Amino acid sequence: MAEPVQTPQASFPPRIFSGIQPSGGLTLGNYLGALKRFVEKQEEGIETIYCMVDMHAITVWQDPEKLRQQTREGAAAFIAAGIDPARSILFNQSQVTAHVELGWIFNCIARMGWMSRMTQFKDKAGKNSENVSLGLFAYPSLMAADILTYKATHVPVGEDQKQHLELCRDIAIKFNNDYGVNFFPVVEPVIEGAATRVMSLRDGTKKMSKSDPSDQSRINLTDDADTIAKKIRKAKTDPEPLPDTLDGLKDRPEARNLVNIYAALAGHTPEQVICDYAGAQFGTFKPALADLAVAKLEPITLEMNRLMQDPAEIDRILGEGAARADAIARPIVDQVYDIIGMIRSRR
Ligand code: AQP
Repeated sequence: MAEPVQTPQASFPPRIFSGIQPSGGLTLGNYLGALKRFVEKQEEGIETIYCMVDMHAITVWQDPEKLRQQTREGAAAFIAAGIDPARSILFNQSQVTAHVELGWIFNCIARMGWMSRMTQFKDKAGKNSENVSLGLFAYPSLMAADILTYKATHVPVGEDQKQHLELCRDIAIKFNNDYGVNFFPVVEPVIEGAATRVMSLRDGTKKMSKSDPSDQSRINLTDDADTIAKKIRKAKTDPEPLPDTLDGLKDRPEARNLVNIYAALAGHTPEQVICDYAGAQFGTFKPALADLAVAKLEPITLEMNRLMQDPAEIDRILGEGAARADAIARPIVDQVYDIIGMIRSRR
């Protein structure tokens, strides 16, 4: 094995990559934890590459027709939320084969012990770990490939992805050390904002998730104004009014969740929200939150619906994005093949 080398970060130009699985309709959690941040990063003028990670989605069985629909709907959500396909690269993962090629190589770099510690796998597999797909176990190594096939340096994600990004760092460091190169950057997670972990509306200790069996647990980006208002009105809370400090929400996960959602949607801090609503009952706070959520989400939903009228145009955008993504990824993966000793003689 080669001598360990340091990976000086300054040698990698800033580049953002992130993705969302089309494993269902996107939720308010995906919007606040990821999509809204993706748009902000685009506006900062850094190179941004965003992806519907359809190869990740199939780690759990997906109906093929629904998968296609969900991939288009996800792409429509990106654009409706403010991603400009001319300024950001927007595509679906399976159209750029570099991801799975590097994913396999990273399966040979990542250690079983590292993968076995991934809490998302344990949560998703639950007591059924003998029966879930091998792909679900290998998911974080493909995620590392998604990021590193672009040598991305920064990855905006929700809090739930932090451990996977730590694994991505470990894979990059081990690859560099094993081959004595300074090839991959050690990525920085970008986990920012008031709602990095949006919780279920039915259980404040559980993440809001698109695959939760209860539709009442989440707000979907396709929900209409009435549905959003109804779900917020019915969200689980406690009988106490809102306190006058954030500390007062310490043991009140459902209340804390609604305050965080309000803050993230309004662009305020949770402290500001508590200041404005100190002493308010949920009978007052929930309608205010519902109005705010509708005001912020309705324009996105309407635009998504409009874009979904023309699926061929969405496919065209994804295809064009994939060609641009491939132009970055292919030379990087080709260099990886050279580094690891593969013969590349095909013309
Ligand atoms: N509840 C959440 N709060 C904040 N951020 C969230 N994200 C997901 N849920 C929340 C962020 O959205 C991005 C895309 O996530 P994903 O869809 O690829 O996978 P996930 O994290 O497993 O999301 P779901 O909704 O729970 O999907 P399923 O149910 O299919 O597993 C990530 O940046 C994630 O952090």
